[in-house]
Parts: sequence; structure tokens; C-alpha cells
Amino acid sequence: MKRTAAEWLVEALRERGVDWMAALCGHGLDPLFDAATRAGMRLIDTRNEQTAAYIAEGYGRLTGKPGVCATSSGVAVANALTGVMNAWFDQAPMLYISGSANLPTLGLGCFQDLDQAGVVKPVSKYSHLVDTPERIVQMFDEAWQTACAPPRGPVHLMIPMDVQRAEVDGAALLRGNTIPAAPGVSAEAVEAAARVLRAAGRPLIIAGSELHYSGEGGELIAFAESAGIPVQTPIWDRGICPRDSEAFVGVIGAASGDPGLLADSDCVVLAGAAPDYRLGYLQTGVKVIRLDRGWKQLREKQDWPRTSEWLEEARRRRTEFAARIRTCAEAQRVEGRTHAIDVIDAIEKVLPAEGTLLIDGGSIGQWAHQLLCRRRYPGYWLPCGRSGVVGFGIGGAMAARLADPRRPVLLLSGDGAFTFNVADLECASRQGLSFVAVVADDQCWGITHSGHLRQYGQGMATQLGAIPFDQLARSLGANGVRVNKREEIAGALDSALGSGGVTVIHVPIVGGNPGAD
Ligand SMILES: Cc1ncc(C[n+]2csc(CCOP(=O)(O)OP(=O)(O)O)c2C)c(N)n1
Ligand SMILES: [Mg+2]
Repeated sequence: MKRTAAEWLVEALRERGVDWMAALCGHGLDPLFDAATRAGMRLIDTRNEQTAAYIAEGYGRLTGKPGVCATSSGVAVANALTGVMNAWFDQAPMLYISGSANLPTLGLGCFQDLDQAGVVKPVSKYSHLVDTPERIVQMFDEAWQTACAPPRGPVHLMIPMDVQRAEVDGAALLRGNTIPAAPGVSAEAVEAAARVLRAAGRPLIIAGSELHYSGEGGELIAFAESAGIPVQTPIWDRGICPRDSEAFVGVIGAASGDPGLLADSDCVVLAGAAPDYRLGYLQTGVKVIRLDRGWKQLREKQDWPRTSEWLEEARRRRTEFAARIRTCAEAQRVEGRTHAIDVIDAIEKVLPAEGTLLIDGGSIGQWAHQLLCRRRYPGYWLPCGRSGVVGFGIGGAMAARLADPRRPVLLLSGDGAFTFNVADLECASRQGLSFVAVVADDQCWGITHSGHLRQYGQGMATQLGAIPFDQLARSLGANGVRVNKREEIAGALDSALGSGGVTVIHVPIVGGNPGAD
């Protein structure tokens, strides 16, 4: 049976469970769009390739399954690269497809001529030009499995138009090899970890994104509770604590500080986390062990002597630290005006237990991590990732809606972060990708401004002008609400979450950063 390479690709995507692609139309994509549309695959359109790529990587970070996006050639690739790069930093699975001019014209100065495979290569696990139509499924399969193999990451296929259009007989089509999953953790590794932990007086588990993807987070928390060991998550990694737990003591490595447990612990267990800047590159000389799996086996090994004094101490420090953050906020309060913590308190009050919370922005993100993530930090919440990017939120919220049609989705954003791709509110509304966004508007690149004030005594290129975000939202087909009084935020959030559609709640705030003196 003959089909075009694009049709074979769409069929292979469907076999992997893909039923949508985020996209922005343009040169080099038409045969793929045509094949996808005829096969009933949904094309989620966007107004900036950044958003399309953020949708794909956000979906990957939420579900552990690659989200897919497709863009045209040339500069479109540079726009999409933002989301690809975020997936790269955060080791998240995504598939990026770029179209191009016909194969024989590449390098001759064809329209939007660019070595797209080469441009994407340094920030992806796999980036190849599909130059043989018969290999389209085999290369797709190889890319997909590469994206999903830990450490996960973005993959890219550059597919020229003539390759997409080429007819390929089923008999000539190369298929992929299914690579078996890596073997589980060995009994020796579990025993060795148990020996070290038994000998430690002040162990600390740092649980990162990989644990969210492997689905081992619940087992880790159960082990930590039974052994009385505190658990922290590097800020912006995927959380693993979906419920209040006595063992979870919040995020580590925030710019605004943390309870300071790492410095005093005598053994760090890296569980699906990287020893990067958020952990001070683990330069303290502390004993480090690494265990990504095997928590159930560890828990069942024996009755653990609960190192509860250390856990109590960790909890005490965490409570004191959160109180300091609150005191800092109260000191910044301007009478009669709303502060960022009023927004945080309202979210804490109304966000349903199963709601997806996205956090995008500088200071507002710090307040959220210090106060909302101190007791629980579920994997279905979506922060920016270890890149520290701002501006992913609208694409991320669209991804959260695609990942789950029922969960309430709430985006908490700074005013600066929100405007990177704000026009895509129109695409989200029109395509039924509903969410609620609350914009904490300090008319400023707030966290940078605070830093400048501390270091240089003045902000430099950090002030922003006024935008009526409620009116802007309405002009883009969404609902818009402005809330001036702090006691009205929770009510506005609650009714927006219940209403369906895309709603933007504009909350003007004054204040500063939790790390400020
Ligand atoms: C793409 C990108 N550009 C710039 C930065 C640097 N940056 C980090 S936080 C921040 C300010 C964000 O402002 P806003 O979203 O309004 O949040 P606020 O700090 O005011 O709460 C900036 C510019 C970044 N992290 N990512
Ligand atoms: Mg701001």
C-alpha cells in the first residue's frame, strides 16, 4: 500500500497516542498539515511559535509523554527554539517538527534556507534532517524513544516538503526498533543506600523531576515518612508531594532563600535531582548518595529508627523561615493596597486539591514557592523549570488543559511574564482551551528591579507601564476582571474557576521580593 511519508508519519504519531499538534502555519508544512487534518488530528494553532513549543514542552513536563509541535522554516525555528530550550534545560520530552523547502534546493539559497537540524542540535537529544522518505517512521520512532529515555529531552525532525509528499510503499517503509526499558534498581544498590542512611544522623533527601516522571514520588514520600527523613525539591523542578506530608519541607535553592538544611545535613540523597546551582553544586563536602528508584524496597527492608529529632528540627526551621517570609511581606505592605501575598493567600484558599497551578514570573514566583509549596508540591503543578524562564505561562496553561480536560487550571503570572505571548489568549479562547490567569501587576520586572535596588540603588530598564489586563483580555476574546481590593481576590478566583472559558483576573499590587531586607 502506498502513502505519502507525511501520512505514514501521522499514522505513527497516532499509534503513539498523539491526537493533536501545536502549530503555526507557514512554508514547508502544508503536506503534514494536510495529512494530519485528513486523519482527524487536531491542529492547535498559535500566534507565535514560542507558544506552540511551550504547549509541547509543557505537556511533556506535565505528563512525561512528548508533546508535539510543528512550525515552518527559517526564523520560525528560532521562535520555537525558546520552548525547545526550556525542555532541554528541564529534561522534558517533546517532539519538534520543522518543515522546509525541497531537499535538492537546501543550501542553494532556497526560501528560508537554514540548517535547521544543526541549529536545534545543541539544545536537543536528537536533531536530524529526514532525507529519505522510507525512513520517516524509523526516524520518528528513534526520536520518540530518545525523547522518552531518561534523562528525557526534546527531539527534532526537519522534514522537507518533497520528503513529506513522497509516496512510499508499505513494503519499502523502514520501521523502528523498540528498545526495552532499563532494568530496575538492584538489591545491592538498595542495601548500600540503607547502610549509608542508617549511619547518617541528619540525612536530607532532595527529590527532583525525574522522580515525578518515574512515578516513584509517592513511594519516596512514604519511605521518608517511615524513616523520619526530611525531603526537599529543588525550586522549579517538578514536585512530588501531592498531599501535606510531615516529611516534605519545601523547596531548596530559591533566590529568596530556604530553611538552610543542606548546610547542616551529613548525608544528601539525590533522588532524581541534579547537583546544580540550586544545591550549590554540592560543594559542601557532604556525603552524597544517588538513588532514583527502590524506595518501596528500602521502606520494607526493616523498621527504620526514625531520625525524628532531625526531622522535627527541619520542620521547625521551615516554619520559622515561612514566618520570616510573611514578616517581610507585612513590612512591605502599603496601607489600602494589595500585596503579592494577598494573591497567594487567595489561591491557597480557593485552589481545589486537584487543580493545576502554573507559576510564571519573578518575585510573584518566589512568593508562591515560599508560601504555597511549603506544605505540598504536586507534580501536576507546573513551574518554569530549571531554566528559570519567564513567559511560558500561557502556553503552559494551554498544555495543562490539553493534558486534562477536567482539572481546574490556574496560571499565576507576573505582569511582565504574561505579556511575552499574551496574544495567544485569543487562540486559547477560540479553541476552547480554558484556564484562569491571575496577573499580579506591579508594573515592573519586579525581581530584577529589587536586585538592582539592592546592588545599585536604582532600577535600570526594569519599570513597565500600565496595561489594563482585564480590557486586554476582553479584546482578545477572553473574560477580564479587575480586582482592586484584596478581600475580593478569592471570590473572583473562585467564580472564574467555576465559569469555564479563559478568564484573566488583573490584580494591581505593590510590594517587593521575599528576599528583600
Ligand atoms: C525569557 C526570560 N527573559 C528574562 C528573564 C529575566 N527575568 C527573570 S524574572 C524577571 C522579571 C519578571 O517580571 P514579572 O513577570 O512582572 O514578575 P515580577 O518579578 O514582577 O513578580 C526577568 C526579567 C528570564 N528569566 N527569562
Ligand atoms: Mg511584575
